[in-house]
Amino acid sequence: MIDLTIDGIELRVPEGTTILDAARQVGVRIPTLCHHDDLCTAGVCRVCVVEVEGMRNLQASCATPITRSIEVKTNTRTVRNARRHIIDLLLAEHYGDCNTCKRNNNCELQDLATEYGVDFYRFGHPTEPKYVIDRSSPSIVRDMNKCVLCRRCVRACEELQGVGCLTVASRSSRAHVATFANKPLANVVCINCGQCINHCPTGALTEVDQTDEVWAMIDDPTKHVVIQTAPSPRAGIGECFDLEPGTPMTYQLNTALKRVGFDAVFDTNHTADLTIIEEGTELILRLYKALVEKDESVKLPQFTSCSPGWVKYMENFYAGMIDHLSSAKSPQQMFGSLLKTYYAEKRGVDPAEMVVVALMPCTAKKYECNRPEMTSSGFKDVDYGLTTRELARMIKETGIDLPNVPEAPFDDPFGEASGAGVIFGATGGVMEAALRSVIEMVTGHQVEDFYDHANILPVRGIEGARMAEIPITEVGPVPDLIKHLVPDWEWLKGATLKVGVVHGTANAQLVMEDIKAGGPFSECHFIEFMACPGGCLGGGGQPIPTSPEIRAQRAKAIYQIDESCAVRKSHENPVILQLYEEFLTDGPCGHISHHHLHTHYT
Ligand code: HC1
Repeated sequence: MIDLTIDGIELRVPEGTTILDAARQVGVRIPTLCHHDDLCTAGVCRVCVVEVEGMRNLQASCATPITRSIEVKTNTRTVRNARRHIIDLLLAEHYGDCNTCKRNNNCELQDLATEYGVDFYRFGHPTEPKYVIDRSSPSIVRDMNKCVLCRRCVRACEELQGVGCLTVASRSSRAHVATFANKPLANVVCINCGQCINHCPTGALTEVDQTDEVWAMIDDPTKHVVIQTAPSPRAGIGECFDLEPGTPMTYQLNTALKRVGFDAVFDTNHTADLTIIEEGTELILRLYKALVEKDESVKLPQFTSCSPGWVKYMENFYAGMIDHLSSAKSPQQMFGSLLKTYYAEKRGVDPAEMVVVALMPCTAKKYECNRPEMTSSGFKDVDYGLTTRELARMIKETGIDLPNVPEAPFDDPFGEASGAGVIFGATGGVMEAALRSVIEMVTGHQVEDFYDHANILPVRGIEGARMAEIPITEVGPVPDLIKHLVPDWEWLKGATLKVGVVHGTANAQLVMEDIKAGGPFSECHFIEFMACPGGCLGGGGQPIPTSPEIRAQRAKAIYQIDESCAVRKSHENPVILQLYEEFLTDGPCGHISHHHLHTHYT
């Protein structure tokens, strides 16, 4: 341990602690720009400089480890002048107008300029853009004119996601963030996850804005415009209205969406429940074929396929293992297909005049709904994917004060969904939801007999890649819904289900290499992969900023919502059971469900 003082405050920290972290421990705020709690140290912007007694130059506090007893001053005239100088220099390169920027009032450069009293452009301000805006991606817009070269996008893409489609090219005044050979983003290995966006401090990276198109649909009286809301936005959207992270907004959001003008509001948690039934059935079929029939063509472990960034990652980097992916579509896409068929018929709406919008925490969902496979209803199943941020802008534009509107239920015929559906939004949630159903349907016991309150804690957590073993101690009467799937069920008795949970595609890369090398993950039967850190609640379309603490708060909200649900298991969701009776009449993984709810990735 090392003793030091920061602005006269005495403290003791472990050797190697950075000055920035030490200052935070005693409540001394040092401004930062290139630093992000999710990412490794870069130390490139120098906004966090401080004076250290005995050192001639100012030191970047984020990049200076404490190795001896020192005296630090964070707020001297020299320090303030240096920071102001740096901010002025950044502004001299930053082309754009705050008023027309998506990050207005949510921009770290703007905040710094305000904090340091910038009231004119000391070193000038660009009057012409230097770079062409890259609008090639279905998910992400790159405007390098607003880039401050902090490299947070580069680090997020490489460290969190293991994709590495961004880099810093050239040197000195020509340095810029570039893609491979400066190709458009759509033509490189980007997986559309948007982690670059929610780690960018400015408006250099933003989501493709589809709010105008959605407004046009809402304003068109010939259109029946419905919206489905994913699990995670309800745990995050409050942040756009100055609420604490993790303030659940489920039912206020329903009211706001109706006031915005949507004709009906549905809960994506329903098709998350449906995904569990379909994906769980597929797993049982794979296990039977591989373990009982010894069919070597069947691929295990089965991988979840609901995260489109993860699916794209597989397609880009592990195409040879694509058959491990579950054929089940994501809940977003299942819902789209059901809405333009089952719901359209029930409601007497022409599906050609129906517009399905999906509120998602994810930029890759914009890409997913444009995939050519996603038209099983005979139309584009989901027309628009809006991020949490876009929807928050629409709500604000309408003048609705989200935190203070009354609550409203979801619309029929999809009413309330299960708690298993909502936990899809947190890492480990899809696996927990699946296990709640598999354990109960196979053993004939209540899941609560094995796990308190049906909370399957072994699959929860924040480690990037984790495994759990779930013993199937007995086989009970299997419900009619899935009984016919295999000739007998006794082979499962005494089996141990090995499962994995992975979030962030950099962790996925480690697990995929482990599987290829025959490591521990290759023994899993089923693995949940989510592209983003923390799962969807940390998605690239969620409110900015993001951090481990913010994601933990959102996860807490999601588990609270789950605990408050009357039904917490997908197979007990009455709407799902009704769907199999009325529409998907040949059962899970039957021909009808295969047509509407499954696909094949390439
Ligand atoms: Fe997700 Fe999903 S949980 S992918 O993480 O399976 O985006 O929230 O909507 O489709 O339900 C995202 C979240 C979301 C789907 C569900």
